[in-house]
Amino acid sequence: MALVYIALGSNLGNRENNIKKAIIALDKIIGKLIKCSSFYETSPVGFCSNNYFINAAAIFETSLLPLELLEETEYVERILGRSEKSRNKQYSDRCIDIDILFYDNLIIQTEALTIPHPEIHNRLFVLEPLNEIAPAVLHPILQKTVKQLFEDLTS
Ligand code: PH2
Ligand code: MG
Ligand code: MG
Repeated sequence: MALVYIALGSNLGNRENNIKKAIIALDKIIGKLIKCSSFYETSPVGFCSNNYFINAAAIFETSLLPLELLEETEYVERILGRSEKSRNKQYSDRCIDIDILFYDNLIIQTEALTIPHPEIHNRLFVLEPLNEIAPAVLHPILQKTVKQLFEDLTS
């Protein structure tokens, strides 16, 4: 069994509901929900949009391997109505985005999947909810806790 730390975001449709549905589906498909953060309303980062996000983070216990987990998170995105992923690194509005942040303390750098998620330390919309539920978790590359990364970004 592995602990996986997941970021969720939605800025289209019923945003809270989209995140709740995603968490319920993930709990069914990838494994037991251990902890979920509060929901945070955040302004879009890295692209222009009038649609604010709801962001959250959650911890699940899974027996899936990282690539299996990626397939299932993408499956949940699709069943919740996500049609397209970002093109040429251009972000766009989305009803649901599910990103794998950490998978235990594993480091994976492949074409298909990068874990830890490469942008964790730059993103308050990820670190704030993650710090609420997992402040003591250590970033296996940066060797700083989530709390330290959060404080680095907010101080
Ligand atoms: N996700 C992005 C790009 N920008 N901004 C906010 N506030 N929340 C997000 O979840 C988000 C974003 C790429 O996935
Ligand atoms: Mg994302
Ligand atoms: Mg994504």
